[in-house]
Amino acid sequence: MNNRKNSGIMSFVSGILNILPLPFIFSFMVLAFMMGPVSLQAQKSNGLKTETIKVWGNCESCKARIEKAAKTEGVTNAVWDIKTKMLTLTYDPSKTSSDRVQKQIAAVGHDTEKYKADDKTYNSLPGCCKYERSK
Ligand SMILES: [Cu+2]
Repeated sequence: MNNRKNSGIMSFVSGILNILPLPFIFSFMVLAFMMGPVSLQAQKSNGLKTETIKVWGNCESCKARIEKAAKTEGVTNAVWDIKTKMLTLTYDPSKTSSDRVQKQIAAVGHDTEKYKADDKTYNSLPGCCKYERSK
């Protein structure tokens, strides 16, 4: 009879098991497991939007130029990959837009998937930065 006090938790668990059928408990666990990543993602996004945008360029100084042009108000992160030519952009959609950032990048001489730099600006880029343009 001394065991009774110690087995309080166990009797609580077995009490629940008696009330709720096991399949119900399992489906609840599966549901909780599936919901976990969803709510985590919602928390993570925090109203911010992340996009990957194609931006043409060649080298490290292109990278610096592109990222500098991208990092304006409302942009929390901008990383351009030399190999893939993809810019990963994280921004607050209430403060800026993908279009706006792409225009800023085009304005310093780099074509984006949506906006082309004007020829004069492109021609003023250092030789190493004159990426091949699609006609
Ligand atoms: Cu360059």
